Amino acid sequence: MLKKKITPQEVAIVKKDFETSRNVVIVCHTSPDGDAIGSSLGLYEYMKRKGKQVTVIVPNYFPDFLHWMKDADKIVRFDWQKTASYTALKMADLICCLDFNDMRRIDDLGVAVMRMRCKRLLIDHHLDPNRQQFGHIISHPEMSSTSELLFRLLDAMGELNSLTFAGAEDIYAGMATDTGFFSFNSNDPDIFLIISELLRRGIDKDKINRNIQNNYSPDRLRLIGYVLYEKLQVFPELHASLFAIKKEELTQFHYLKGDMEGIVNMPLQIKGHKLSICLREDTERPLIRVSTRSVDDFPCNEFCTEFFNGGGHKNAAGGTLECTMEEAIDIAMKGLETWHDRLADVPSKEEDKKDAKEATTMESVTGIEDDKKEDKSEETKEK
Ligand SMILES: [Mn+2]
Repeated sequence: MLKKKITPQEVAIVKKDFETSRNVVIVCHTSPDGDAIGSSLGLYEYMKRKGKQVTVIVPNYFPDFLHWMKDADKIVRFDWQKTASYTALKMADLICCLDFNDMRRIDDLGVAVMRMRCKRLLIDHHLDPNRQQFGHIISHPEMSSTSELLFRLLDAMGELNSLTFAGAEDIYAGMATDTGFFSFNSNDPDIFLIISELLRRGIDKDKINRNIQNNYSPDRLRLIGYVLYEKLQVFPELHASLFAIKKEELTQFHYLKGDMEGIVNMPLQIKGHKLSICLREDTERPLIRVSTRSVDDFPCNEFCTEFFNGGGHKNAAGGTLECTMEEAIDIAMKGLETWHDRLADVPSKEEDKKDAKEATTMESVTGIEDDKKEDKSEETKEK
């Protein structure tokens, strides 16, 4: 039913890793999002069903709006629960690494994972996995989420009958959050075949959407109002915008982690907007966190690599800067200036010349008047 994207070799690798392990640890990236938690708990559900001893360890805090998932309360936090973390890690004969491509993405937990002598299996959809760090790699950057990849793996292994109701909820939550509830990066018709399969297992997608989206404090709504009214700088010519928010401002709104989630997407609601940049002062460490979102072909990941020591996906990427907010704003402005031509629809010099040449040829050969030419181009556009 689904397009074949998982190779028989990949199925063989994963089957063998799963079958030969009894004690399994699942880890995902720092500041886990819906896909990290969804895919981790989805795999946890499956492993449990297969009779494994399994523990999910996350590097740090994950947002409140993901706590409704079954067994979210059993997740071990590495930053708080060192003893429980090390007990599970030392027992593990397999560590499954989900939704990240490099141990640096999981901070100190990565150091601990690298010290263990057991197998490390990566299941992920980010570009360029670090091949030195994982024994086996199942990497599919073309997929919308790690949760989608997990579903496809279970399908390819002929194991969908072991997908529980809770597992189906987890996978749906991961797919939904990594695609902004199917508003970007989700044109693959298979995605909707998968959802239909999950719905057949009884999940209530409307309720899951509500659990994730409508789970904030009044302060968060006021914070959104403040950001949009007071902080958002729009550069109409560049189809881009920038907002920067400091620690003191966040405190004013009794900031809880997760409260800034998704605000960076909002400026993309402006007609023709291509790029949104958010600079946020970290509340714990002296650094500026950068998030960017874009539409169509503008590569946020390249932009973030060039200016913000980061990377990510084409339309959603981030990074960090170790400097003051004022310096961070300067860097962002420099980025906008450098990418001016890509953002501002300025035709390149060659295109200019080509257009000029074509126009002269048209006029000299056909003698079409200007208004007629316009009519013609409109017609072509329609088609
Ligand atoms: Mn993901």
